[in-house]
Amino acid sequence: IMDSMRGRLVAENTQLTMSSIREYENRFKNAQRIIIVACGTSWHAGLVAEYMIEELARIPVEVEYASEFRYRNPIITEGDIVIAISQSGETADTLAALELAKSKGALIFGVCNVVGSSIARATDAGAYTHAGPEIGVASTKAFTAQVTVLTLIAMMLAEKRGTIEKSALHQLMMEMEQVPAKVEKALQLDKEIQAIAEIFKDSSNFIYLGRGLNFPVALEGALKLKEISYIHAEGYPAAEMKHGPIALIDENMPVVVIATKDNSYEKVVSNIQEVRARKGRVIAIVTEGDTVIPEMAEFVIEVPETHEVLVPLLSVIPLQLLSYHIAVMRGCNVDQPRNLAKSVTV
Ligand code: F1P
Repeated sequence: IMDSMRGRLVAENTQLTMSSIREYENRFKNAQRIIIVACGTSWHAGLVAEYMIEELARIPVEVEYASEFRYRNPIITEGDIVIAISQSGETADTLAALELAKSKGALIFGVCNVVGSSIARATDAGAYTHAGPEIGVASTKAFTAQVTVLTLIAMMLAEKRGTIEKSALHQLMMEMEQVPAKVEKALQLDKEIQAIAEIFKDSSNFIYLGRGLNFPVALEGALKLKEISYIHAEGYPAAEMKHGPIALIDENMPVVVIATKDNSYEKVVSNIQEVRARKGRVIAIVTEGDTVIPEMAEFVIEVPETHEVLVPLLSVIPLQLLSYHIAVMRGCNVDQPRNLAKSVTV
């Protein structure tokens, strides 16, 4: 699993994603709506994509659990583009969801890791993530690669639709090239995170909070902990805390807050204060050099600074490492967690 955490940006992805989209350029450019279908970690990558595509390209996006979408009677039109995301390319629910959408005339675009997989073959077009095989069952580097490809898609759509300035696009592209080095740096947090894992390994519950693009990252952090260490964990948008989960917070509750510098930073700072006021134990993921949050959080993990849109690629890494170390300390088999299958084909 350590190896599978070394998610990288694959340079050739840029080329492949672009040429695949170019084939359907007009459909993408004029899309009235994009529907994303996926399960598990792939669904979280889809949620990141929703925020990015709406922000950069101003196309309405819906993100659906494939396992729900396939069994209801969703409204799908010929003008829709459906993006199916799957690491294995074999998830039965995602395959059924895309086939349903295809039967209604939507254009189906796949974001898969496994070349020639069932989902990849059922799509009209697509981009492979080329993350290499996931050694463990739980997706880690696949998430990084999916988010990378989806970021490229969002950027390409924004460029085609003229919703982004050329200079802003260029800046984003340049910053993307710095991400692999920053990912390597984030992976060096390993020892620090191991020490935090030691403190919390016997906790029965965790809460993960994040806003904006870090909200799906909070969900993914909670899912990783559930999957490999069997600890109950809930991910929430930080602003939702006051609508229920706040009742759970006491001196025994670890609360992981993703609090990197972005336009919701101030609000996240006040969410941390709310948790501290109830004696919750805050583990904060912050941007390198932050001086405010270290004053209020019990534990602070610094990730390198990057463009706001690219933050999930870095902020997810400490959460994956935390789950990994807690699972190992609890004697769990991190590569083959109980009850989980690499691809859920039924
Ligand atoms: C979806 C998924 C994974 C999860 C587990 C079960 O798989 O939910 O995210 O880690 O392996 O399946 P996929 O469609 O991305 O292959």
